Amino acid sequence: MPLPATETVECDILIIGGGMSGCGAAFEAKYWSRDLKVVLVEKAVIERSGATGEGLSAINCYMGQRYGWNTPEDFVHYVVNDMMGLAREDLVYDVGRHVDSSVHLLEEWGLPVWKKDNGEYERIGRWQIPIHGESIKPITAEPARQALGQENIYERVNITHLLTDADDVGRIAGAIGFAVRENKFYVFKAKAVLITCGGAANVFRPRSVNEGLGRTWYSVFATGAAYGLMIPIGTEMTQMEHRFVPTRFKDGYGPVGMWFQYFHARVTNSLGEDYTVTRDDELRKYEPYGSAIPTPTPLRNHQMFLDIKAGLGPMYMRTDEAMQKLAQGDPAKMDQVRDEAWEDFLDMTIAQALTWASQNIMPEDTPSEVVLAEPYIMGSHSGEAGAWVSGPEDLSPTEYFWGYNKMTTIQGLFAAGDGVGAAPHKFSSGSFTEGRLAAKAAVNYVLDHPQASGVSDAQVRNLQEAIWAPLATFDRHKGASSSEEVNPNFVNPKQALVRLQKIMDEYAGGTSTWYTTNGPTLERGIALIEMLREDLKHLAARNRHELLRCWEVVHRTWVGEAHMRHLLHRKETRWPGYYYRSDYPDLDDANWRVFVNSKYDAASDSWDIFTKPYIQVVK
Ligand code: SFD
Ligand code: AMP
Repeated sequence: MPLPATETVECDILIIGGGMSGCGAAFEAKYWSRDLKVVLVEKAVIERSGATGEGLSAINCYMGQRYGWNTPEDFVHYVVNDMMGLAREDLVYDVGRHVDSSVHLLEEWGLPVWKKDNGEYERIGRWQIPIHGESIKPITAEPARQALGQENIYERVNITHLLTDADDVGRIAGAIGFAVRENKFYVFKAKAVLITCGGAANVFRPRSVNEGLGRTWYSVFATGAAYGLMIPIGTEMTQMEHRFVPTRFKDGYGPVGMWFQYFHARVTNSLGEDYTVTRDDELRKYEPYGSAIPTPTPLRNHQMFLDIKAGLGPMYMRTDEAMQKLAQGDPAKMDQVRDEAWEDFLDMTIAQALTWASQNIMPEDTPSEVVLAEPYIMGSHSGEAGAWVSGPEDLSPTEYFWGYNKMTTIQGLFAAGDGVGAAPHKFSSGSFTEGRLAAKAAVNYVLDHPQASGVSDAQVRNLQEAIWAPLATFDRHKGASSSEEVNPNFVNPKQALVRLQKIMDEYAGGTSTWYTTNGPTLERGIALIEMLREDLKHLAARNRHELLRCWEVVHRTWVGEAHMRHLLHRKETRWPGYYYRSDYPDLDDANWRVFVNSKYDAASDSWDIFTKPYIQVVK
């Protein structure tokens, strides 16, 4: 099958992914670099792409420094506790000290923030503020589009691989991908590249299968590209064993934060018990983190998990009890509370509102089931997987600093948002902020390194053949059986995805194994995923849409493999409620309060897994 035409784009800075961090990066890069050419490439369309494309009902990272609510130091203490002792304090502080001004910018651009009568922002919890956030993404995208100019934004172009310098594999040179709506390759040559392409949903088998397939909590746009692009070129990754298991409303995946913190609802089991009360003693096993306020997210999960495992479900979010308490019998007040309850989901997770409607649930009368969802690999919410990046020069100890803020271990390759590891709890606002910080540093890098990297034509040609191979494979073998989807010569992207999800679910501690695994199980899972990686060479695509799905599953498979290798390395159970190592069931601060890092070496097809120290930066 002939390869399609190639458009080559030369620029100074390339931003891959136009989500929250990518839009922040675009806006900021242009502010500092009026003469540099900054290009953004996005596989969808930035007004509705990424995790915030479906809207949000809250900004979950806001210090409120102007009101005296919190300091960046408070934020660091909170985040380190929530991660059971492990986060990069320099990176977390950097987000904390800049995030408020980013939120104010979003408000200036049109984001409606809920206000009290005195004009102050309303609060949900200590760090969270409510918004009328259905349109947060278009509001964030518009200034990015204006800053770069339409001619510098390439949409519906899926990036599949990064390009490294022809003479130095440790230096970035650009990226390659294909247009999803026309027969065309794109080669972007850049001096600096920013990875802002989000986290990874659908690596684990979701609870919603068959009739519910496609419904997940985190965005379906989050296909693990950030990790799947960086790992193969040898970028050092950190905390890839970490995952986020969200407590969510059953089937619709509605988030719970607003319900716990704003409506003050409880979750009760079938005996009417509240696990935060009955399972309080369990927290003592995990000191000093067990006594932290609030209880760290994994431990809150763990308490609920013990109830579920003991057969005490269903677990109900007592929306009824909470709403009636807030309304206190006043119908007008109940109208307001009811509006707020529905808006929470209509702003952010419409599927949950549909679930309520289809199940005749009136939240003021009827409690709703909650469950622990499947794991998600991500770096921006309550998960901390991602690249090991340099911190800011004024804060970071030498172990955490190598020249440019948010630069990975590949020269000129920067990351932000879900792409950065060990810096969680950024959410939408912090990811946007981190994108801005990374872009500013990338501008500095390009000014210091004005010479262009070299791109090898042979490298590009080989990649193009690999990228197009699934279409060629289908073309060669179609007709070998009476079904296009069943063929001894190839695997289609959906088959590959369910195979990956089955491996992850059963060997890496997914929902069907109660989030539990051990060394031998992981070793077997790694052997199976290595075979899957081999078989991905036989992927087949009937059209460019399936070609996109093929490369998404390739990226997800890198994520799954890294996750299992890291899980195997960490010989403890640091985050009960996220996962359990049955062979190392305890938290072991003395030996394992360290980051687990890895580097893949393409030449030898091998992984180096090692640890890096946790260093306290903020007293
Ligand atoms: O309630 C390629 N998030 C919440 N954040 C909040 O602040 N408040 C909330 O209320 C939040 N909640 C929530 C959240 C997300 C979702 C899905 C729900 C509820 C239902 C989290 C934030 O949304 C998240 O932290 C940030 O968006 C992360 O930003 P970033 O930039 O790391 O990722 P992105 O926004 O998903 O953007 C990624 C972009 O990359 C594109 N892309 N482009 C080209 N080539 C490729 N190969 C690509 N692969 C991906 C994507 O299309 C996308 O545009 S709550 O649950 O807590
Ligand atoms: P969620 O809706 O679960 O994504 O959570 C939104 C925000 O609220 C995140 O910052 C969570 O860490 C926080 N959160 C959720 N539940 C609780 C809780 N029970 N206590 C404290 N913080 C919470």
